[in-house]
Amino acid sequence: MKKYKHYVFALLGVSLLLAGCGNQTGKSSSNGALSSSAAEKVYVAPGEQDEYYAFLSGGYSGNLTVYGLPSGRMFKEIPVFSQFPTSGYGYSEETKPMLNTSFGFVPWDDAHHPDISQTNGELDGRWIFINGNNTPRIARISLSTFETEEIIEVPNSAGNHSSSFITENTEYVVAGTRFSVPVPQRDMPINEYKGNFKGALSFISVAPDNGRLNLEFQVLMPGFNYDLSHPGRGKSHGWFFFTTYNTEEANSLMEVNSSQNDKDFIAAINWKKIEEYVKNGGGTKMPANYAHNVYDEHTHTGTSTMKKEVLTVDPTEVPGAVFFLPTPKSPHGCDVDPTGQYIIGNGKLSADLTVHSFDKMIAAIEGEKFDGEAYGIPILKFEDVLAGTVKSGGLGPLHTEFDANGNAYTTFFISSEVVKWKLGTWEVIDRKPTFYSVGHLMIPGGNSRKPFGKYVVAMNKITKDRYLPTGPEMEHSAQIYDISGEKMELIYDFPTHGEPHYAAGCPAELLAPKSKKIYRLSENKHEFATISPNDARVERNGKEVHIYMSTIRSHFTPDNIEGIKVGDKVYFHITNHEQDFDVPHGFSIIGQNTSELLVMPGQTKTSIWEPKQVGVWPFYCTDFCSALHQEMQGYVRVSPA
Ligand code: CUK
Ligand code: CUA
Repeated sequence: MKKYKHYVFALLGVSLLLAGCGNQTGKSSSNGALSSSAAEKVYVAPGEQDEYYAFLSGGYSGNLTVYGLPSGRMFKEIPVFSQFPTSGYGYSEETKPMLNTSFGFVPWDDAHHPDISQTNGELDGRWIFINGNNTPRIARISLSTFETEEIIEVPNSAGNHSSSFITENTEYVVAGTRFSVPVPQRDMPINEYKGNFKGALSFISVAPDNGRLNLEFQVLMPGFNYDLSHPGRGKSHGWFFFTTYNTEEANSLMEVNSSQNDKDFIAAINWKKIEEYVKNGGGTKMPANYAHNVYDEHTHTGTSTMKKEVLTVDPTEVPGAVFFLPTPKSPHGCDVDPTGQYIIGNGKLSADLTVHSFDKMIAAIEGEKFDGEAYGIPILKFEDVLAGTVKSGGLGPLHTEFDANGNAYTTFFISSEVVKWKLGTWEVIDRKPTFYSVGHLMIPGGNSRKPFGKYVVAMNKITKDRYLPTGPEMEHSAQIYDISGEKMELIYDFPTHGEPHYAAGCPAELLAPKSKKIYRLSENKHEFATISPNDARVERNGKEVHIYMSTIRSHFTPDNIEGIKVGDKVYFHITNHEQDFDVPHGFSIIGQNTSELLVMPGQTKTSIWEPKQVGVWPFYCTDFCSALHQEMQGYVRVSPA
């Protein structure tokens, strides 16, 4: 009953009917019921637009979803690693190559961490990157077209949980390996893991003009599990930090095996030094198979290339490049504050947060004050690099984000809360519950030198009673907190799609003005485009039939197609001749076992149909495009073979 009342209250609050009631004063009850001022804060009136974009990873959906802040409205799902019938991504001939890997066609992944490109440590809004955790990949998505433009597979790795964090001028996007594996892969006993498996950390450069990715080198680290990572920024630009666990190198991670060590490490990698070493001819080329898939905006077509080689670096051969910082209790999150001074390693089995100091780390390295080594990599002394400890009072710290005023916000999975604390004094300022069991949190720009600290979004692992029940499975829940004041205020709940692990956000004005509206037909370089309706035609080449088709409200040209036989392979190459914003046409034909196509103005997309039965079969437009949408149809006559 109580829950139902709150539901009604939230609805009324959003419609502002309660604004004058004055019956709530911003106090939260135990389940986070809100004040009417909270309703005003998230209310974006019809026709108005949000202040921020938020890009939430889709986890096992393999995609990236786009939301508005503070409204929590979902604007778009961008297909990245998964086939997506809504647009035909991964089904059309143009987009299938994007999902190619060295394991063949892998039409899904587990997408974890998006990160927006930066210039001088500030968000520049050119691209957003996201990793695939399962078949290790990194994708680059254009923030002008909101389409996936590139996917690179990461060889010698298994489970890329460290990505997709980028250096402050988008020089590199890095990948790690959650599972160490034999490098190169080979048949060997699992219990010979220790000392034999390797952890590859990959540095993938991003071309400044067009964003093209290139795997420059891999650092072959000891066989630990490599978890989250973060670039240095400001004073620590040039370094990259990775949390590790299972430094015991157990091959079975039942708790007894992998949590024996009181401290695991944060691995500090001086990538500038390794870059220099590689430029001077250092490193060893190794055979490796990995796919590199690129989508061209002008040909509207993806191509997949198999790469055969990778440059590997043994960290012990580059003195001064790699160090270990002892960090308690299986650290997970690895976050660097906006100044680049503090490196926060959240030990997920601990209550306290460990904060390392970059300056102290450099001093210890220069003084060569080491506490032994692991596989030839120097271990720094814990006390020598420790900046401070946050006595949080929470349990299970995971991830930390920052505002522009020297405050940090850390999520606690076990105690289900966000804790705000002060950098430098380490004192806790505020704590608010989350509903429930929060993973990551996101402040727009919270991963850069210039955070926009107005809202934080908490992404929760467990939903339970937050929404009307939908059977055993509930969508994950996210919560928006207003963090503009001293105390955080929970202002909204919204359901997400898939499992959002992390998110990236930016001010609306960074992206909205340059968001592409149409593809120009005159610039369409697709090899099967039909630029003039007069070129629409059917061409047979043996058993392959190519149909060059154009669309405009509201007909297909050609719309009556004869001469097709059972056993033919029919390619529908459909060019949308519309040149108005937001007028796609769809295409589908009976018995099609791939998906429909959605063709945007000026674009060409191709679908294959292999007719199995003699007859006269209809096709139609799947996107309601005009008053005559229902008239947008045609027939294919299929004759015996
Ligand atoms: S995460 Cu990927 S297991 Cu803590 Cu970044 Cu959710
Ligand atoms: Cu075109 Cu409906």
